[in-house]
Amino acid sequence: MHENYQPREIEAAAQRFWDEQKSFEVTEQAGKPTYYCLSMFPYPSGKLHMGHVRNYTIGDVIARYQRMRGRNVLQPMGWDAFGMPAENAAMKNNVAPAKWTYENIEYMKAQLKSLGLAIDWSREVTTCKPDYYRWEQWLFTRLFEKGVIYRKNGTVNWDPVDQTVLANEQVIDGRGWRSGALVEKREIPMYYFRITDYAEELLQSLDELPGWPEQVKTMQRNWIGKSRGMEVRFPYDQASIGSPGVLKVFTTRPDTLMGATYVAVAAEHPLAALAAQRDPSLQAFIDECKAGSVAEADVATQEKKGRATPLWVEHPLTGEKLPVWVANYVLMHYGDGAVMAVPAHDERDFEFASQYDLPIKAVVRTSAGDHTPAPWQPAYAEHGQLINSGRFDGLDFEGAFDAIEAALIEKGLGQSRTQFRLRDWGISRQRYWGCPIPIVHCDSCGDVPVPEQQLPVVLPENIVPDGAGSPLARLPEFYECQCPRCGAPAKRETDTMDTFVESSWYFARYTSPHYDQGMVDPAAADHWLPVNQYIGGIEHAILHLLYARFFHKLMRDEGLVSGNEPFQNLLTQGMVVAETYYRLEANGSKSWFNPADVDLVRDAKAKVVSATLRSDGKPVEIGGTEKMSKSKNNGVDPQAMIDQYGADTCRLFMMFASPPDMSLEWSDAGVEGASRFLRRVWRLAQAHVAQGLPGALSLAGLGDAQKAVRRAIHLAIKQATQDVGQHHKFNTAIAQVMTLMNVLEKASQASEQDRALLHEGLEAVTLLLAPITPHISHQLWQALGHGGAAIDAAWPAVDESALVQNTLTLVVQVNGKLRGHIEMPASASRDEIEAAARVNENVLRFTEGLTLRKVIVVPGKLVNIVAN
Ligand code: ANZ
Ligand code: ZN
Repeated sequence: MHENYQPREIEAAAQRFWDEQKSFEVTEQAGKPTYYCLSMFPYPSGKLHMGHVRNYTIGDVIARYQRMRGRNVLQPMGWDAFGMPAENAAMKNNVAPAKWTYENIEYMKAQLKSLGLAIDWSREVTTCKPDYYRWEQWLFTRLFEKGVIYRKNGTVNWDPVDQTVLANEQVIDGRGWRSGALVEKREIPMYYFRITDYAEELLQSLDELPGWPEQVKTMQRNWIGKSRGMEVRFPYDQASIGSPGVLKVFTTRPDTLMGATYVAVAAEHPLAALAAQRDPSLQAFIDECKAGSVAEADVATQEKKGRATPLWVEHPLTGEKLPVWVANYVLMHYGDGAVMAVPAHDERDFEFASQYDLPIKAVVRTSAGDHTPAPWQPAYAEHGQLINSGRFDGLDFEGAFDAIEAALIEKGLGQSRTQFRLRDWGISRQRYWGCPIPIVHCDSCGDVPVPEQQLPVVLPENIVPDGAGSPLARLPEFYECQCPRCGAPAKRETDTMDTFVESSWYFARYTSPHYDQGMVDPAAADHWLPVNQYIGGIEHAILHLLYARFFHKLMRDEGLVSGNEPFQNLLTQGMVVAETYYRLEANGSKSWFNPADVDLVRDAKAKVVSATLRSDGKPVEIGGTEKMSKSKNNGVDPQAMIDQYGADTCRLFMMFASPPDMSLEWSDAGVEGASRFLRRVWRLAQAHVAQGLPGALSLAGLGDAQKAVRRAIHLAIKQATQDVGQHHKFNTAIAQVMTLMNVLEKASQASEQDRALLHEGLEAVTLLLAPITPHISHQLWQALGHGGAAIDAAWPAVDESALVQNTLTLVVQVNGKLRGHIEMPASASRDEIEAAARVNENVLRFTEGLTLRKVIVVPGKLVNIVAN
């Protein structure tokens, strides 16, 4: 064993050993309990960032711990390899996205390996390779034939600069997230997954997931957005509209029906078009509305605007005439594209009515009273007893819901209805670097799915896109084909799939990554799934997790996987944050400086008072801690840290600095501290081993001091086991090991028994640290005389008998205030404890001149002396 801790050599040796032994390659083993530990796979953007390192370290610690607990652990890794950044990089550097992507993968894979992750690399999955996406295409064709995928025109956010459809979350303040161009609405044909058919199940089976954070489940529930309400039909006022008919609306507040003072329709609604036929200014308003973003967040925050129409409808219960307005806050693709407006109890309607002087009629008694004066108060939306509602007066929400439903049913003008916010999932992208949609358009046969024998539809890999629309649409070699059904010349679909599709089933493919008879080998999938622990960022709380859950159900319904849910437990890691530094430029903008280029000025108490830029020595402003990002230039390159300190230090720092679900603040001092601790462990072990390995420990003859050391060892094991196993609290588990190290360093090493005890302690330290710092543990385990490798060692077991205390420390209080401690034999009686407390010097001091009234003894804990 080398005298000094040399991470570079140690880590290379351990990694070589694991590689040669294929330590992490797993197969299905009957009878051995499995554990599938999965971290969200990375997009191969170029190099690892600190968020990746944290994510994969957390996953690795869990995987290694479970392995030590005797589980057959599957921990795979792969690449979410399609996506826009590759195209953007391609345009910038004039290289094909494929080349850029594969090079990044190679580099990042080496980085991941240098972290010493216990990954079964034989299962590596790369989503841009045909052997992966062919099965995605296969499933697509199956679902298309079943009607689970369909084609229709969709209104989409169109980015006129990037020439592409944007998802709602890619629209920021009405502009494309990448181009910054004002987004337009467009109607284009797209393919949709009928995820709405699964809305109820996606909602219900969240209840089967006790191992998920409540917060994530709530986000999913809100996204699915089930609401129970009423469909209400307003008969047309024929004189104004010119034809018979009804205007359908959906409301969650049928109790407010008697307070409806107007109705509003979306710009795309047929009634709006009808009214606009004779009114060019209304048509202009409609066009303006249509141009905006379809993102709901934008709709909710934008200024409310509307136009009156000459059209009227009749109130379904009173027959009163209500005006029809066109309003920009009504969404065409939600409910029925129209609302009954109740300005007294709905904030948007209130705002709108106030602006356009429409009547406001309170019909619910809320805690704000019987009126709704401006400005709007949230209390107006409360449920309460009905007022001004004729025969419904006095009813509460539930009573009114039922009575109004009965009244509507009697007239044939409405009934209760449940609806979802969730929309079908449009997956067509006018992009090159994605999985081709396996459909052929034939003039006579229509949309024909590519037959299984002709799959995969291979994406040509040598193209450099130029940013003007989809390159595939300009590539006859790609799109010219024959109809698989009639053989006539036909055109291949040139859109590719949303990259969320690839990441929706990779977890299943890992169970049989080389299977070429189907999407997954059902036996292997059955063996490994569900994933026992999934780890990733909270930014994937909604879409990725919802789509993956959906795909699991689709695959279940194809007989490919069993069970209802793919991820049993979910851990959402916190962000990695770091200090930011900037200077204000003359034009008011900020230039940001990387923490690595900044020197800190501290006061006598080591508190940071200011900062200077190293290159010019002049001051920079301290901007506060923020998530590491390019925009704030506060990212710390993990590679530099690994190169300087080694992977174990990096892993230890990350796990010690905060619990995995909390944000982690980057700190050079913290990294230094982690490195120092590992050197201490090494030094103690090295000094111990250098004197030769001691003989066996004999428990019978231990003295009190030795028993205390042994107790510290087993207490550390016990608490670390709880911290790691039950709560993923690696930080406190590490703290236990640190406490143990303090004891071991101070313990006597005079006798052979002392040394045997230290040996037991070092073994515990080595194994408790093994999931976190596997390389140093690998080395120490050998040095401590073990033939087998640490990777095959079991998690240490607690010897409960070592925890039995011969003496206990009791707290002594006088009048409830802590005044001292007394050591008592564990077997001491109440009387003995009381007697000892009475003569304690602090007790004597604090009770001087007072009369003792009462002594309260809580055995094993405290003595309280009441005196006055
Ligand atoms: C009358 C009313 C009175 C409403 C009141 C609310 C409060 P959730 O829960 O999200 O389903 N709404 C219906 N369709 C709409 C559309 N296409 N665009 C914009 N808003 C629409 O919300 C349903 C409520 O959202 C409905 O209930 C309707 O307003 C509105 F005191 O109807 B309510
Ligand atoms: Zn045909």
